This record gives sequence, C-alpha cells and structure tokens, in this order.
Amino acid sequence: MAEVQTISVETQVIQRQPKDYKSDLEPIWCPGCGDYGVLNALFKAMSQLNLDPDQTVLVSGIGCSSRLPGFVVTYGFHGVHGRVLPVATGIKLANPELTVIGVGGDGDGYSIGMGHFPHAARRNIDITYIVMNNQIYGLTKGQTSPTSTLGFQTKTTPFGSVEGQINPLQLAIVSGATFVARGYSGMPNQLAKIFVEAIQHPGFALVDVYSPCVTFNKVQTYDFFKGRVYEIPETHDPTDKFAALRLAEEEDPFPIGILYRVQHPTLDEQVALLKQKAYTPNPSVEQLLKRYQ
Ligand SMILES: Cc1ncc(C[n+]2csc(CCOP(=O)(O)OP(=O)(O)O)c2C)c(N)n1
Ligand code: SF4
Repeated sequence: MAEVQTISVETQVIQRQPKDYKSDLEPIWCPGCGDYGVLNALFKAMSQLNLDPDQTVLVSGIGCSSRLPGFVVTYGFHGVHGRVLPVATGIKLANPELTVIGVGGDGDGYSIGMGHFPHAARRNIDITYIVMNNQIYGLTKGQTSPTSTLGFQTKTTPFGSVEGQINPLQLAIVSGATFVARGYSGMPNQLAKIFVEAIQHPGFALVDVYSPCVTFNKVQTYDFFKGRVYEIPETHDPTDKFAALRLAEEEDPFPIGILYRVQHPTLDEQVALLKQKAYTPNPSVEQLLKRYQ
C-alpha cells in the first residue's frame, strides 16, 4: 500500500491597516463634510475585521455620499439614484460569500429609494446599509430630504418645509430589520465600533449616521450636535423591540449606538435551503409537471 504523504502549507495571514483600504482617488467632498468621518470609521472597521478587499463590495446610489466606494480599494458599484438596496441584494444572492455594504445619502435611501427600504429589511438580506444622513440633498445644492426638519428653510422651501420627517430607525425596526443603529461622524471611534458590529451581524443591518453637510445645512451642524448626542447606555436591552422604538423616538439629546439587534434566518440562508428543496437531479417531465398539479 502506498504511503500517504502529508504536505503542510503555511498560510500567512495579512493584517491590513486602515490605510491599506484607501484607494488612489482623493475624496472631493467639501472640507469638513461629515462623510470624511464616515469613510475613516469604515477604514478602521474594515481593518479591525481584516476584510479581504477581493471579497468585499461597496454599493452606492447617487449623491455626494455615494461617491464613497471610489475611495476604497474593494469592489464597488456606483449605481443609479435610489437603487443601492436592489443592487446590493442581487450581489449578495448571486454570491453569498461576499461582504456587501451599501452606502448613500438620506435622499437616495429614504426618498427615491424608499420603496426598497422596508422590503430589504423584512427580507433580512445579509448586508450592511450605511446612510450618511445630513438631512438635506447635498449634491444637488440643498433641497429638503425626508429627514429634513419641519420648517427647514432651503432655496426651494424659502418659507420653511411644511412636510414632516420620517424616522428611519423606527421604520427599519417595524419593517423587520434585525440590526438598527445610529452613528455620528463627530464620534468616529464609536462609529467604527458600530460598523464592526453591523458588518458582523448576520442579516439586514442599518446604520443611520448623522453626517453634517457643512455647505448647505446650516441648522444640523457640528455645533448643533454638540451636547445633543449621547451614547446609549449598556443597560439598554437591544433585543427589546419596544425599548428600541422608544429610544428611536428620542430627540435632543439623540441616542447614538445600537438600538436593536436580534437574530433571524437571513434571506441568503433561506434561498440556499430553498435551492436544496427544489433540486431534483435529472428530473423527468412527469416529475416536473407533478409540481404544478
Ligand atoms: C433618477 C434621479 N433623480 C434625481 C437625481 C438628482 N439627484 C442626484 S443626487 C440627489 C440627492 C442627493 O441627496 P442625498 O441622497 O441625500 O445625498 P448627499 O448628496 O446629501 O450625500 C438627487 C435628487 C438623479 N441623479 N437621478
Ligand atoms: S455639499 Fe454637503 S454633503 Fe456634499 S460634499 Fe459638500 S458638505 Fe458634503
């Protein structure tokens, strides 16, 4: 009998640093834009998780914030306005091994993209969705968004907005999202920690980040948030849906951290099971027809 030889192959684990995720493209956001804080926190989180750029995809829509994938050395998909979630869902279903992170603005996600938001949440697709919420449309030079406050004045609402705000955190929770958090780009270390948890979470993870637009939003500025944000205390039970909804209702001060986190089967897991159930090797015509009887 031939002798079995074992060959040991040493695999070297490369620890990537935050700077290793930076692409050659320099961000062209306005100096002081909150999106820089989001990008830097994401670099830190990716480094902590040692994400493999070849196995990671960033998907965005259109807006200042949606430029973000270009600044990171992962795969990227800069799509069309409001379509982050369907594109991200398609990528994850086609290749469940990938880490898929959607990014964009409040206009992109909660206005034109709103039709997709509750459905991605209820399907519990295993993706992370980071919304850079500056409570205004930045790229198109400052119109109201669904998170703009009542009475908010812009060039197109000179007498103040007469439309109420949506609450994306509550909407995500009641729609079935299994991880819901709020971050603030002025608290970058805490934001990086939230990103780490969100990316690791199996299921739909929303991180809504207050990310000030220093050029067009003269109300929700860094000064405004000073003293108006607080870290959610450890005594909060993130599995308690009603406690999470109450926290999401709070304003001034605004709670920052993980509001809600539960575990449910993900869409990609369910689709994999469905494939097993539906698979019949070399089915006969009779077997196929039987399914439709
Ligand atoms: C189908 C379509 N409608 C409208 C636009 C114009 N548009 C581009 S970005 C944008 C909103 C940007 O605001 P937001 O998504 O909040 O991102 P921000 O620029 O503030 O980061 C709009 C309305 C577009 N590009 N495509
Ligand atoms: S317009 Fe606002 S959102 Fe856009 S880059 Fe400038 S500060 Fe950022």
